[in-house]
Amino acid sequence: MTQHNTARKPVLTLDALVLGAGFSGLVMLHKLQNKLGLDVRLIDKADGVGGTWYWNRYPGARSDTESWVYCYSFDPQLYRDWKWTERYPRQAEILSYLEHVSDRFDLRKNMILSTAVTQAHFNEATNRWDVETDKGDRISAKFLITGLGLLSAPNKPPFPGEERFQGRVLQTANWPKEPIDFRGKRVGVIGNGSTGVQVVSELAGEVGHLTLFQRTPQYSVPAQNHPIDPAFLDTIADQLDGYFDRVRKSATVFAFQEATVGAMEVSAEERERVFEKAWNDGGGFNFMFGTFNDIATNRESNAAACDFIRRKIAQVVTDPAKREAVMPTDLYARRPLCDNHYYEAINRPNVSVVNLRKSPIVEFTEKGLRTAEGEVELDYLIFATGFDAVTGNFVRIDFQGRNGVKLKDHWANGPRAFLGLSAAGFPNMFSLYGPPGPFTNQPPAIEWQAEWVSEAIRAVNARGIDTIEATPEAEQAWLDECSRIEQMTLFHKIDWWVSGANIPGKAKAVSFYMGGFGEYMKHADNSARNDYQGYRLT
Ligand code: N01
Repeated sequence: MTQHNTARKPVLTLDALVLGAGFSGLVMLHKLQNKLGLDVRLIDKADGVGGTWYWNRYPGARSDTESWVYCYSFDPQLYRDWKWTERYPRQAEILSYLEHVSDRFDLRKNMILSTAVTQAHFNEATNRWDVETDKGDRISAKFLITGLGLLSAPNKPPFPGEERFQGRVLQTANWPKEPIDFRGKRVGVIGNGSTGVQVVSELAGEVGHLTLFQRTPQYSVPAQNHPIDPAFLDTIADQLDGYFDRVRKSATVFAFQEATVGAMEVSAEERERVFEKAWNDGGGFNFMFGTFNDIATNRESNAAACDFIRRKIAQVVTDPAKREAVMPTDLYARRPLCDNHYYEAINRPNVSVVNLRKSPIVEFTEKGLRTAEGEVELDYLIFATGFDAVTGNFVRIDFQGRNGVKLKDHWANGPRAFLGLSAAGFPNMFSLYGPPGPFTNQPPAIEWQAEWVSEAIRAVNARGIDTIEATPEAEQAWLDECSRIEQMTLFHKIDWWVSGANIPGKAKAVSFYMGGFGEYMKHADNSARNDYQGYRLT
């Protein structure tokens, strides 16, 4: 580390700066610190590590990806030592894991926590990033690697009159650390995405009364969560590289076998059998991608999946009014949800559902929330209203590339970056799981990208190169490819966070590469093998 004083304040001069202490930032820091031996720091605004899993401490928070692939694979002994306890790990267990990783690889010594980066400007005179924080830090780094998270800038719709509400307002994505006793309380939940469904399922049995304020009903299938046998994890540890290699070469980077047959290629009886098995096996991604290979691309196949799930919902939710309220009618083309007895929770007599399409929220009152139908009295109101996803954290920081161009302007019509990693005009900057990038289970994809980036940095440094920078042509070609593939799916036909449509006024965008991670790796490897084709090295 070099500290030198300027007239204003000391500048910390580094080889690399990593932003974010979630899955991305930690593995990136590990590779740069422990593998390349660089002088590197990681900054996060939280006072601890964990990223998403630091902030989202709400009741019921857990991953809906199997624990044995919701983790790193870069260190066989780490994989062998850490024993997940459940198929779908709870937030607290994932947070403990990331804390363990931080300690185990001695990462904390290079972390600057409780500190938010306010601006990062590329200095064309020095070919370095000049970074400033809300604590007055000034940092000069050759490389800037972001791990800002897809879903980390919370969205809180501004309903009028919040200041007069006498109860407590909570937001799932910024949940307090101290426990809250909801027993006997009147609790409102706005939102029924992955988050809202988890909150409702967890709290329904505890609260006095729960009111779900729901705008769009969702399709959800059972998680079928269960404890896991440590011996099962050992069998994966015994063949770790091969196992994760197979997982990464799949399209979605999950542990289940992806389907190879279309839903309309089989008889109605066989379709029913496959759906029923997936329902009993559990898992939303399994239901969407493990049953048939065209649920997300073929309207007829999608309609068959919708019909099956609707029939299941109708069997569980017995109250006709509630059944009608939670029954989805649109395409099954949002992120596939899975739950721990969500529809059973809806069925409970102490749970009611307000259909916001019929009865929109008007305002807060002193005692609760007024909709077009009347007032609902509440002690707590929980916002589970999602995120300014994908680009939210990028536009909140003042990133400035060559010629004074701001990233938020470069991305005004949606994110653009070669491989989702590198925006043209922003040299020596890489965004792990940045847009438009892979659309997968994240940790195994992230660590593969972190290895790719660390190898690029090693190569650049070894060759005495100053800058590595995506070309505008490569950036455009990549965006075109992402758009072409997305058009083949049903995902772009509905409004949700993936397209930016959940945020009023946000440009509808192509946020992901939906060609599968196996293909993604080929694109990235091909670039690296061909002297970083798509990049300009100077
Ligand atoms: O957010 P969402 P989320 N008035 O955007 C509603 C990951 N995740 O936090 O559908 C009224 O999906 C909105 O209504 P509508 C996962 O990738 C994973 O739940 O837009 N309602 C919707 O119901 C997931 O996809 C896990 O009509 C309003 C809800 O709020 C992603 O995070 C757990 C509203 C937002 O749903 C986001 O999920 C949690 C308004 N003005 C999250 N604005 C697991 O791994 C929004 N809503 C299990």
